[in-house]
Amino acid sequence: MLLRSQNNPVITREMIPAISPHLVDVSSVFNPGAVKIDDTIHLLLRVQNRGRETFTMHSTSKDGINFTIEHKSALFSNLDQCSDTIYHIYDPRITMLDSTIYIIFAIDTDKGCRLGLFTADDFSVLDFHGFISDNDSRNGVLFPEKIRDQYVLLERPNNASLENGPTSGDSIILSSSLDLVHWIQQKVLCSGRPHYWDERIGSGPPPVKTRDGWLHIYHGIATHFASSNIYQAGVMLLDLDDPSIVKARSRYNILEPRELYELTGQVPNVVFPSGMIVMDVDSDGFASPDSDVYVYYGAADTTVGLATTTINELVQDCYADRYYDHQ
Ligand code: BMA
Repeated sequence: MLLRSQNNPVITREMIPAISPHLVDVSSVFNPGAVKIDDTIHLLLRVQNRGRETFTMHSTSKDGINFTIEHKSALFSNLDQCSDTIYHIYDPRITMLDSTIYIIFAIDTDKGCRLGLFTADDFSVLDFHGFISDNDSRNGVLFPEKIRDQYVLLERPNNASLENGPTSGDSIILSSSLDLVHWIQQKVLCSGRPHYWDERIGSGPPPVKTRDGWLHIYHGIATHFASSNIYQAGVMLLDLDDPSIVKARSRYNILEPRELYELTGQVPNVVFPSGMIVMDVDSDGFASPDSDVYVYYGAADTTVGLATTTINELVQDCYADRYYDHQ
């Protein structure tokens, strides 16, 4: 289970610096992408103003709790190569691969939501390299290394709607690519479990390499409650050599909306994990079993929460009750 920080919510709308004219008295900040470079944790924040327009802001921290937010929003370059009208660019997932910072954003266009691949040098300018999904899709995460000489991606096609809610989906798909631009969908990695906590699902932060397999935090949505869809977090373990194989998957959620800032807000009853920082990684690139893990999540689409755990605990959560069903 994840343990909430006593400083939660660690980032709120009041902390967003006023930048005239668009970012004054903003409405919300949530669903951050996260990466640790040397001893600094970087978050890319999804910020909405009172026009419900979306901005991306960069913030940094040494301790993972106290963040300094830059007095500017990130710029997107090369978007003019896209002929569709773009409405929102949001929910960044950050992967460091071969010393390059890759970011996959969801992009709402007049043709639906698509995944866009970006790179960043210092997070002030995010360079667009093209869409990497054809269809309506969200929650794209890139693995931090090539596997069998191929880049690997998880994505969640939006093929199912939530009642009174946005488009969603009930399967995570694994795709591969030789060049990061052209992707081939290989397999349904896993699907929602009707009637239980994760009826609809989508990837959270990018997978993390451990000696037990690729550790992957995801979100699950319980849709069978009359008043609201409940967004929770869970975890699964994928085979190291063939990540299309789910070795284990948590029977229970590891975080669910309980605190007031998760239960009420722009969208009530939401914890939405989007960033994961592993504090200790060994010289072969594996997360150390006893390493602290910091998970950043959007709370009620309104603030940013932090919850902590260790690699060992997450692996155990995958095997809780030895329940396992990867279809
Ligand atoms: C999902 C996405 C997220 C959002 C979540 C809860 O479908 O739109 O950006 O945080 O719903 O509202």
